[in-house]
Amino acid sequence: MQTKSAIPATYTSHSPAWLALQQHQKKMSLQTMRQLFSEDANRFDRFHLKFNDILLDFSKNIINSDTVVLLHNLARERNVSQWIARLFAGEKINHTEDRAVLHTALRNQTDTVLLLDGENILHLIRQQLARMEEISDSIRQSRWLGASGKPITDVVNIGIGGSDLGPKMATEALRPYSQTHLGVHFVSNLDENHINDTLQKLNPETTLFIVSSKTFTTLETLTNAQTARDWVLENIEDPVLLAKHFLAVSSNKKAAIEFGIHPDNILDMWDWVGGRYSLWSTIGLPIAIAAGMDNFRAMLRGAHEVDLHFRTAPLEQNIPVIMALLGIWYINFFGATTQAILPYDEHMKSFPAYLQQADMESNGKYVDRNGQQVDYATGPVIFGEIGIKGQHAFYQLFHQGTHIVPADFLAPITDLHCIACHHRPLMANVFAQTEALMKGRTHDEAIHEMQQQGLSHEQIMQLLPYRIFPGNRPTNTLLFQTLDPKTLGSLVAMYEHKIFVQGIIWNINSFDQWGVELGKKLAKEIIDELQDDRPVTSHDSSTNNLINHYKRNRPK
Ligand code: G6Q
Repeated sequence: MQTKSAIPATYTSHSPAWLALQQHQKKMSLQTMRQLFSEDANRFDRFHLKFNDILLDFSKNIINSDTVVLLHNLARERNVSQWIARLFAGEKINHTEDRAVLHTALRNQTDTVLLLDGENILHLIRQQLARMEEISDSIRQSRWLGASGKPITDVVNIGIGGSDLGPKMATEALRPYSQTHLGVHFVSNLDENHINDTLQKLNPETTLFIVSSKTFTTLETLTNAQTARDWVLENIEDPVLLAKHFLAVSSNKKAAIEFGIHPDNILDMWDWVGGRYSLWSTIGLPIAIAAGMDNFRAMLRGAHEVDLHFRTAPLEQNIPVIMALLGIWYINFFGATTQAILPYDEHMKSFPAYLQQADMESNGKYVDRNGQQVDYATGPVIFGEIGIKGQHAFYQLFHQGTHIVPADFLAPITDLHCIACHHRPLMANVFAQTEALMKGRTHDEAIHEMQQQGLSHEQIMQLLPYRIFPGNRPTNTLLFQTLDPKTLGSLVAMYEHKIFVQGIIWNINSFDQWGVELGKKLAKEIIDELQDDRPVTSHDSSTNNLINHYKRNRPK
């Protein structure tokens, strides 16, 4: 690999818009949000956007009107609008794999024709949606029978990464919309405990497996699928009846058939859909089974409406664009390296993990589209948790730590059961946290508070440094009416497009994943070395010794 100094710097960090932001940051870093709010009574009006029933409040950021103008100048300089058009037109913008990036086509609700290599892919998509409907309806209506003639009670999705995280996140999120008699489970880990723990609770006569793998070569998935197949075979006389218990979703039909999946039970997906963008495709089958096809289609509609907004809204009014630019502001001009995702809805418990993959696999890249090493930071470390739980765990660092952690708070206005005694205090926490992160607690306020608590002067002086909060910690708040399928689709699409815009500004390809491929390859090589007890010497001393320690100590 070339050394950093041998590689010419890419122009982005030396471009006029970038340099203007650098200058502007020097000024803004001397300001506090507290001041900005007190100087401008209309700050919220200036810095919020609405889309359907989703409200994005971005006023609690270290920005003023000039910041927004300069950030949009950067977006224009990087040709964001032109790239949006290229994305939707199906250009092969995933240049390292020579592929189009068309997850937006999967939710396209229009009657237009979208040609890719001479084929109308909207037609192919609709065909597969119809098959999803047929399959999910027959399972939900107890018409799909297992080998012994009993209706299916449980569905197990076997997949990993993009073939697991999206369907799992959305199935959980739409739990209130799901039919209760069906259990929908997800197995991804290669650790046998995952599949064993899952199967322990299930009856092979009434369990249906979906082997979900775009490539149908993924070790984790194939190993789990093999275990599931053996488990079912123990209970049926005729292997032909396996077809009653196995479906596959894959673009590699041949491998799925070789594995033993009946050709009629294989749903298609395509190489122009990235794994982490695939929940809108047949990979979403568990969502349709759990929540019903109407709800799945509503989710697609919600995403499609965001697609239209993203394509047509001016950059200044464009929610994914502004979310992306705010991220750029902190990562590239304030040195932030992380981004927290904090939903205040139990059903969104896998939303942070879902976005972690979507964002980090897309924008965790150090080489730009010209094949050159970037000289600026790219994608942040994404992490998160249900917000209220995070408050009792890691928010301390947000308030008083030495790192700047930009955070997104997400909360529904209406909970499904409208239990005021739970939802109101929950929402109070959302508002209190973002306010506290913005304002902090000053020296005088800390003294006043301790005086109110009746502390002596001596105690106050002793505790004072610990009771001051610097504030000025940036947050976005996304409020939405309720977490229904359409809103879920819209929220996910907003984040997808945010990731896309950031990738464009950083001039990286957000749609390949060579790091994932590396992991798949390396493990395969070592598996062979684990077949016998001979010591290995082919690696570095750490890896050799770890492997040899394992070999010496594993059960014979
Ligand atoms: C996603 C990645 C990766 C992928 C998994 C599973 O964008 O490519 O997470 O989804 O490695 O791959 P298969 O679906 O091919 O089994």
